[in-house]
Amino acid sequence: MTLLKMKFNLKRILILFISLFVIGSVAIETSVHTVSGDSLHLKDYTNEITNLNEPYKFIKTDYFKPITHLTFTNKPVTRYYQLTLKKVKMSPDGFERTVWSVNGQHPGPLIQANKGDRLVINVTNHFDDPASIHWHGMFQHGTNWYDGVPGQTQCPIPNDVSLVYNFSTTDQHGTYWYHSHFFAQYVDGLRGSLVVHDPDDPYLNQYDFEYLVVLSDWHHNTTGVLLPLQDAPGYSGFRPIPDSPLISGLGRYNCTAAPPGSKCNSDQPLPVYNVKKNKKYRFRIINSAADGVFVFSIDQHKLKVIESEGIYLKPTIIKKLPVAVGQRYSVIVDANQPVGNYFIRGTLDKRCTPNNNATINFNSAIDWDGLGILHYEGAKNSPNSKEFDDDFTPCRDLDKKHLKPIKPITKYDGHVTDFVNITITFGADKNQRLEALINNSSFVPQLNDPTINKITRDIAAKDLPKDQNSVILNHNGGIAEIYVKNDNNADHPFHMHGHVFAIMFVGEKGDVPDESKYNKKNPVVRDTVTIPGNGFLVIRFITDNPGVWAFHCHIEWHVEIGMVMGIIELQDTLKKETIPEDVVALCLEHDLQKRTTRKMLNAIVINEIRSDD
Ligand SMILES: [Cu+2]
Repeated sequence: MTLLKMKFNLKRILILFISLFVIGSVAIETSVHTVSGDSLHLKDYTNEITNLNEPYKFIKTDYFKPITHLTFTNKPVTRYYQLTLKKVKMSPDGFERTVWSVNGQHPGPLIQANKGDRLVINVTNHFDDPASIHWHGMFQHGTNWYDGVPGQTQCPIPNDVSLVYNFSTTDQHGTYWYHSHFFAQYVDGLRGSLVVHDPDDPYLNQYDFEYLVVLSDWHHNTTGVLLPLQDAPGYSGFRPIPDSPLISGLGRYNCTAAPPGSKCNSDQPLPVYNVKKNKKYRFRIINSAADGVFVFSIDQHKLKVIESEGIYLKPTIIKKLPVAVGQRYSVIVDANQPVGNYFIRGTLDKRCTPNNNATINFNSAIDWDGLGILHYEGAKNSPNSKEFDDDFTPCRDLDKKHLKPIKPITKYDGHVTDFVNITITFGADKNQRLEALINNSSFVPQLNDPTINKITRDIAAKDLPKDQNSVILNHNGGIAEIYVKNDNNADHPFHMHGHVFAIMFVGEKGDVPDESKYNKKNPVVRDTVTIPGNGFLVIRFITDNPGVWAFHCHIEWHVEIGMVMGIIELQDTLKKETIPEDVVALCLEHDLQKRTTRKMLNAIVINEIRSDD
């Protein structure tokens, strides 16, 4: 379908929709949304698009050059970006395959803003599949419909259609990322970095340059091939084993293990980060993998941890940094060693990846030790540096002693208004297909009619379908507490949209939460946390952000079998909001309601084969 025709159809269907549901005023930009109290913190931040004619900037990012800082402005500004989604052939680890690229690269380009700036991002989908982008860690105060989650906050963007995401960074700052939230599409490449700079950053003067490190696991098969294998009746394996770890999109593979006829090159150069002797470098580290704990380290260089997921930390020194899927850290590295080349290690921790003979790609030729080089200017030797010993507990988050906020965050120590109890298990559906269960219910996204649409049509949260795994929170400014019992062996890195949360308690098997042990005075605050296998987690967060917010395991293979909840927060405020018409129109255009989720998956597989032919 041509773009023009698509536009025409959108318009026609939109008129139909207006007559059906009575939509409010027509406006491309989002206005400020009034919420009782001052919970949105929008004061002093930009809420208007200043110049609608501003061209969207199509950029590419060289991940091996330091970030060029944005100039801090007196007043917040609006920054325009173009992200074009297109499948391209690439060889990240030497093995050529189709990659779901952003602006022709993987990982996608860096989106940058300063604190308070507005981001206006035009996403143009030329994947031949539907798509979406979630801005991982951004609160989306007042713009829930730009959170990018098909089935919860929007319908997916059809092929050859653009959607403008438009949100303020309000008072957020730090290291974030973006990725598709449509099926497992991010695992095939749709992921990139997002950084919000802060003029008030207490560490701003403690480093000279800044680097980004985007870590990911990589599969030679697309998820269109892998997911149906995991979905087969009676599947008794674990999550698919990857083929290589990637450091900012680069890895290595032993091509003798590649299938005959594939294009593969074993002599991939290692990724190189250049440094100058006696300069200091901030490394922003993002685990954007489908699965798996990464351990980041640089031989002979210790790491000063200063940020986790937008929270400034009391600085502590570590040798190795474990990063679970979805988590981010900033560390400062002092290039104070003799001029030379040193290994950077982005190791996928094999100890945290279960395997058996039934597991997809169980006999992978993967080299778990992802390598890069820290290259001092003038260094000639080839690296032969020695790896540090472990100084962390494997398969667990970095110890809380390294995660103390720079000032204790005390607002979570108060009257809890809502208690939520959840139990995570695995089971099988009636066709013996593996399911993840939260309180005995496996989540299924309603791609054609997302929850936010239902709420704004005045459907009460309590009347949502059971498989939406809804958590209903109605106390404006209240404190919600979620108590999780993990009734299975696997560790699950859980991520919450629209919020950070305070970690009251993390318990191993048998270590039942006890309120007297809760960390109320100086809790770790972040947006992604690992729940130990057969263990426990208790978190608290402030219910001040009207919206439908996913709370889910970030292991993509678990998401796809239903390990997702929907937090329905302040529905009375949310239902009065007007979803922008271009967001609503996505639902009408694609008409996904005629297909079930599983069939939808098949459609993607077919599509993929067609485009690869
Ligand atoms: Cu999980």
